[in-house]
Amino acid sequence: MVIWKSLSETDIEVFNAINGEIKREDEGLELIPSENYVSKAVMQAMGSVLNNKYSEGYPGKRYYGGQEFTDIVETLAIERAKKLFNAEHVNVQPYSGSPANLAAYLAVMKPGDKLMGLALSQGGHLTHGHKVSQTGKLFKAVQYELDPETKTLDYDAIRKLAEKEKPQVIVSGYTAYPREIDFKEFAEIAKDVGAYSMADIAHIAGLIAGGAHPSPFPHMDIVTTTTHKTLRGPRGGMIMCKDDDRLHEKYHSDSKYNLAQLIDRSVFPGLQGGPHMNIIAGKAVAFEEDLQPEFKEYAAQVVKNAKALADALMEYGFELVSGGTDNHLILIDLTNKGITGMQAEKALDKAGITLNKNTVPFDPRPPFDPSGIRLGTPAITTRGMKESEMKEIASFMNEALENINNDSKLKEIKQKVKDLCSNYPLYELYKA
Ligand code: DSN
Repeated sequence: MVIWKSLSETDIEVFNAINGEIKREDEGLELIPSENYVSKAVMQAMGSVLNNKYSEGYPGKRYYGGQEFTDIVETLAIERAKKLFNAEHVNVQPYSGSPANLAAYLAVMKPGDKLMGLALSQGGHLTHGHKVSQTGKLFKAVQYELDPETKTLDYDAIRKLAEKEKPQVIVSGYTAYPREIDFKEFAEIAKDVGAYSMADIAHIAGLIAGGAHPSPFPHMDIVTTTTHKTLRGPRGGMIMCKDDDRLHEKYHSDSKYNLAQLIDRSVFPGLQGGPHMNIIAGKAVAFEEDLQPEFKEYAAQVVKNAKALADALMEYGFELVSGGTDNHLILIDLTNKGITGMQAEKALDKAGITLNKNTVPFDPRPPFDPSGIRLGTPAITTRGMKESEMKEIASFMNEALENINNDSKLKEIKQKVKDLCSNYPLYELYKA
């Protein structure tokens, strides 16, 4: 068929860029805590002909014909997600985490209503009400902060703020918080002030699915997530919620829909058109992988590795925000090392170690060149690395950060990183 030629024959520029990325991922240490490597099976589902199909609506109730296979795929994704998280209702159509959050908010709030979330600079997310995000413009955002001493969640202060502000939605779940979250406590605070409780578990979804972090269910009313971080699926989003008419009566006495229906209607037709069925197929495949016993081992190892890496880094004098980690990520305040987050990110890039500069709570520096760096273990754990490799990685990082202006030293470290990674090859099949 005329369109069925290989990428290498039709577009050498894109082909070469993809090959460059394969080599970069294979030879370097990926420590960005929101990144991971998906399986070949997930990749195949994402790259399948389901990309070609429009499927507005939901299984069994579509607006276009030809849905016999898309209905199978979407139903599998929904049922597997329900099992994985013990969720009552699941919508697998959100394109990613930000649209999932917006859809969840618009299901239960009107513009001008009050949204309470952790400030971005403290470890929240743009969509938790930051002023430059639409979520901070459409809604009146109230931002809570961490305890200035411990840099951990202060549930008493959060309760006081919620009682004073009486928001419609209280969001927990973060992008740079290394400690466990007490979802039960958050749900009680929300209930007491008449708010919906919502958890954005994008970062820790895989840990929750694998039993390495307490679940937001049955406490939370609404749970949003991405599917590509610790969950190890395709780039995408998902919303889970209670399927409970009592919520509808309490908050929406003027509406004929319950919470699950409000969420579905908010995603489609409220915010999105046709769902990306190839991505939904990838979600179904990933959720089945996540239901296997090996995924529990993976989730436990992610946390063990993060703790081992944290301990080794502290031995080199790195200051970890909150003094350690309970999950997959580590936030380092580099102030005592006399370097900035941007300098560290750039030097480590030269050494083949990828992570991101990040603000630390109460950071006196600007977000583009903050005081900290954020790193994590989901991707390197997928490669098969364990505690002893974490010690090596900490020593590479320490050496690189002591030599940020010494390019030949950074090149030497890059070779050591490459040698370590060659013991844990990622893409042999692609090279063959
Ligand atoms: N970009 C994601 C992260 O790195 O945490 C959040 O959306």
